[in-house]
Amino acid sequence: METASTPTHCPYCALQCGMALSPLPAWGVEVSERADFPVNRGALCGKGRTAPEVLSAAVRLTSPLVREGGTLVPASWEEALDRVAAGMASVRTAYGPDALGVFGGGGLTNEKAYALGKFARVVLGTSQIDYNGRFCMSSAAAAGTKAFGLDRGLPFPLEDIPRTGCVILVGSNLAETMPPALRYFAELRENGGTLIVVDPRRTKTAEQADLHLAPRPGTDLALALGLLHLVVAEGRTDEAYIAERTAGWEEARAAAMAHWPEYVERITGVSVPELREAVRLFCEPEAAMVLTARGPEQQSKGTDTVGAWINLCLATGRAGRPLSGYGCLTGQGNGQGGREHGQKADQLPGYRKLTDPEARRHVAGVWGVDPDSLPGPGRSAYELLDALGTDIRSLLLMGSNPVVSAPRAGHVEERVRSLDFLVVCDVVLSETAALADVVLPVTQWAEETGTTTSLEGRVLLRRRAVAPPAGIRSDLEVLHGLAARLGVEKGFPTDPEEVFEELRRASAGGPADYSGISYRRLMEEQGVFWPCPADEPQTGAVRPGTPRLFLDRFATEDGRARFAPVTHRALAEEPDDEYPLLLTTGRVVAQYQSGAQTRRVAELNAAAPGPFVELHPRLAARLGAADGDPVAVVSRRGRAVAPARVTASIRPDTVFMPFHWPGEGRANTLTNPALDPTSRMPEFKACAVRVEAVRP
Ligand SMILES: Nc1nc2c(c(=O)[nH]1)N[C@H]1C(S)=C(S)[C@@H](COP(=O)(O)OP(=O)(O)OC[C@H]3O[C@@H](n4cnc5c(=O)[nH]c(N)nc54)[C@H](O)[C@@H]3O)O[C@H]1N2
Ligand SMILES: Nc1nc2c(c(=O)[nH]1)N[C@H]1C(S)=C(S)[C@@H](COP(=O)(O)OP(=O)(O)OC[C@H]3O[C@@H](n4cnc5c(=O)[nH]c(N)nc54)[C@H](O)[C@@H]3O)O[C@H]1N2
Ligand code: SF4
Ligand SMILES: [Mo]
Repeated sequence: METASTPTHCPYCALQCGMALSPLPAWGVEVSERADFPVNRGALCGKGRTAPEVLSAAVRLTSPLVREGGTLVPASWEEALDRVAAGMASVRTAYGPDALGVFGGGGLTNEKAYALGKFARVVLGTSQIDYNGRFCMSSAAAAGTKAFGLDRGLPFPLEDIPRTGCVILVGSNLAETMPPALRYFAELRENGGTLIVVDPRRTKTAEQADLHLAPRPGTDLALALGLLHLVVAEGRTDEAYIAERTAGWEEARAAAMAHWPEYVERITGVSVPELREAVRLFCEPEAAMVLTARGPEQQSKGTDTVGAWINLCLATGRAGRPLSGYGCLTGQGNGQGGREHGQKADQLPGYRKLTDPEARRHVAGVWGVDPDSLPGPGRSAYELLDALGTDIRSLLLMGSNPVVSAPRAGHVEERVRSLDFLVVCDVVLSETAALADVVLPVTQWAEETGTTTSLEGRVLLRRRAVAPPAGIRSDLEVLHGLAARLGVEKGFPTDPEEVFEELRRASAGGPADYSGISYRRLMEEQGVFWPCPADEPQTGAVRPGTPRLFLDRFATEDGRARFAPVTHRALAEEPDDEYPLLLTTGRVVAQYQSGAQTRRVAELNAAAPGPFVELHPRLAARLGAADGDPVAVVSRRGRAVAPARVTASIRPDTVFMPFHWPGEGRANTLTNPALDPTSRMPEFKACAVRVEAVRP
C-alpha cells in the first residue's frame, strides 16, 4: 500500500490542492508537487507544504486518555471505549437519547461524516447532531437552495474564472485563505476581465482588484440592493432572461427600488460613484460572476445578503449561463461533502431532508432500520453548544475545536465544562480535547484513505501514504467499536471504501448523487463532479459527472430560479456610546482555523506567532497606542487583549482580529452569537466593541 510516491490532497482548505507524498527513510514524509492536478498545478501554500509536521508523534496524541481525579491519564483502547459506551448509555438511561449530543466537522472525509450521522441516528437514536459547517457556509447554502433548488458551492469549475468578463468577490481574502487560487483571478485580469473586491479592509486580495469597495461590516445586503437599484435605473436588466428563467422579480425589484444609491451610501460608506462604477464593470461584459465567502455570509442576515447578490446575477441574466453565475467559496477541506451526507441537524445522506418521508424511507432502507426510528431534526451548532450541561448531558466531538472557534467562546467553554461526559476524537490535544473525560487519538489525512469534495463540487480521493504512529485508530474504527459496545454489531465497517460503497447507495437519487462515483474512478480521473448518477442502466455507459450546473434549467420544481424579496436591516448589535466600534474577524495565511494543527508547526508560528488587533492610525492615535502595544477589545461578551497592528488598510470605524488563538487574545471571547433566522449562522463578522489602551 505504501508506495514510493502517493498522489493525494492537502489536509486543510477546500481548494484540496493536489500533492504527492513520499515516506522518508528514517521517519516522516516529504511533500512534492503534483503538476498533473489541474486545480493548483503544483502550487501549495505554506500550510500544505508543512502539513507533514503534524504527523509527528511528538505533537500527536498517541494513546487514549481518560480523566482520573481531574487529570487526563493514558489508558488502553479497551478501557477508553468501554468508558465512552458506559458513559453514553448511562446518560441515555437517565435523560433519554436527546441528551446525547454529537458535533462533527467539515474537515472530516465523506466517509466519516456519513458514518457519524448514521451513528447518531441509528446507534444513539439522538436528534442532537450538528457540525462546524454551520459556522462556515450555511448562509450561502440556504440562499443557494432557495434560489436555485440546489446548493453546490461553485456551480462551475474554477477554470471558468479567467474566461469570464468580471468577478465581484464579496468578503473573500483568498490571497491568504486559498493562495493558489489567486492565479485564476490574475489570469482573468490578464485576459482583460476585471475584478471587484468587497471587503472593509484593503487586504492582499483587495490590492489585486480593479475596484475595491470597502463597506462598513455587515452592510453587504444594502450594498447589493443599491447595485440592483442602479441596474434597474440604468436599464441594464435582462428582461428576456428574467421572463424565461426566473420567478419573483416584481417583488425583488420593488424592494431594490426602495434602496436609493444615496441611502445605500449612507448605510455602507461606499460612495455613489463607486456603486456606479461597479455596476458598469459588472454589466458591460457578456458574462460575469459573483463569488461570496465568509465576509457577507457570517452575518445574522447572511442568507438574505447572499440572496441579494444572487438577485443581482438573476436580474442581469448572469446565472445558469456559460461563464456566468453565483458561487460560494466553501472553506474547509471537505466543507462541501461534509454538508451533504448527514452530520447536519436536518439532513440525511445525499443532501436529503430529514423531514422528507421519501428520503427517510430510502435511507432507512439502506441502513436496514425502520424509517419511524429515525429521529427528527435537531438543534443548530450554536444552539447545541448552548444547551450543553442543561438539555444535553454528554457530547461526542469529532473534527472541531469549539472552545476556540465558536462565537461567545467564554460561554461555550463554560457550557462544555458543565457536561456530565465529554468525548473528543482528535489528532492533537486541542483546547477542547483538554477538557474531555475521554480523548481518543485518531489517524489523519496521510495515514488513511477517504474522499473529500472540494469547493468546486469535485469528489477526490485522498490516499494513505504512511503508517500512523503506534496506538492510534481511525475515526471509523472508533465508531465501529462504540457501535458494537452499544449493541449495533453491523453497519459500521472500518474500511473507508466499504463505507463509501454504502454512501453511494444512500445518496442515489438524492440532490448530491454520488452513486456513479467509485474509488477506482477516483484513482483514474482527476476527481468527479457531483451529481453523478450510477451508470446508464440500459447501456452500462459511465456518466461523466457534472462540472457545470443549471445551464438548461435550475434545480427547482419548475426549473426557474427564485429572486429573494429582501430588504436592508441593521446588525444584531449596532455600535453605541459604550461600544462605538465594530469588530470583524477572520484569518491569516499561516494559521488554520482554531490553530489546533498549524500552531504545532514551527515555520507557521514564526510567520504568525499570535493574535493581533488591526486598527486604523487615527483610532490608534486617539488611544495613544503605537504599533505593537497591547490593546484591549471589549464587547458585551468579554474582553480580549492583543498587540495593536496599526494600518491604514482598515476602516477607522472597524477593528479586525484573527480567531486562530486561545487564551487572552481569543477573538471569539468577543463575538456575538446572534443567529441568522434561516441558516442559524452566527454573526462572526460584526459586533459592537470598544478598544482601550493597556498600560503595561
Ligand atoms: N490561512 C487560512 N486559510 C483558510 C482557513 C484558515 O483558517 N486559514 N480556513 C478555511 C475556511 S474553513 C474558510 S471558511 C475560508 C474562509 O475564507 P475567507 O472568507 O476568505 O476568510 P475570512 O478571513 O474569514 O474572511 C474574508 C474577508 O471578509 C472580510 N469581511 C469582514 N467583514 C465583512 C463584511 O461585513 N463584508 C464583507 N464583504 N467582507 C467582510 C474580512 O476583512 C476578510 O478579509 O478559508 C479557508 N482557508
Ligand atoms: N471569530 C470567528 N470565528 C470563526 C470563524 C470566523 O471567521 N471568525 N470562522 C468559522 C469557520 S468558517 C469555521 S469552518 C470554524 C472552524 O473552527 P473549528 O471547527 O474549530 O475547526 P478546526 O480548528 O479545523 O478544528 C478541527 C479539529 O479537528 C481535528 N482534526 C483534524 N482532522 C481530523 C480528523 O480527521 N478526525 C478528527 N476526529 N479530528 C480531526 C483538528 O486537530 C482540530 O482540533 O470556525 C468558525 N469560527
Ligand atoms: S491552499 Fe488550501 S489546499 Fe492548498 S495547500 Fe494551502 S491549505 Fe492546502
Ligand atoms: Mo469555514
